[in-house]
Amino acid sequence: MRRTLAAAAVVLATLTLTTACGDSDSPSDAGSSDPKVITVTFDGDAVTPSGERVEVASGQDIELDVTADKAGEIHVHSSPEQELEYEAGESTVTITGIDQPGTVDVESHTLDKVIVQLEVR
Ligand SMILES: [Cu+2]
Repeated sequence: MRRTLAAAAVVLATLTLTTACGDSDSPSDAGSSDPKVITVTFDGDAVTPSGERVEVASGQDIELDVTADKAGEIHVHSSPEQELEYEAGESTVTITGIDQPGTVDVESHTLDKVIVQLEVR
């Protein structure tokens, strides 16, 4: 049992490192008119990324490239709020109209988890 827990901890640490690396891919694209692309993976009761902060420019579209084991809904805590559905398998969900500076949570209420926090500038 103890060995299993240790193995799980290693896997989690590796995932965290991988995610951190992926996040630094494109530090300079905030402010451009291209959409911000975020890859989102739902698997069981886990989602990646999980609560990471992502900088976006005010008014910039955010494109979520979703891979999911089952259909669900993404909740964007913008003003007004947005509810975006995705299907099982691969799909693209686009968040638009985020034009007020601040922090916007993007959540899965199905999993009760924050996927990303958009830092709007
Ligand atoms: Cu919500």
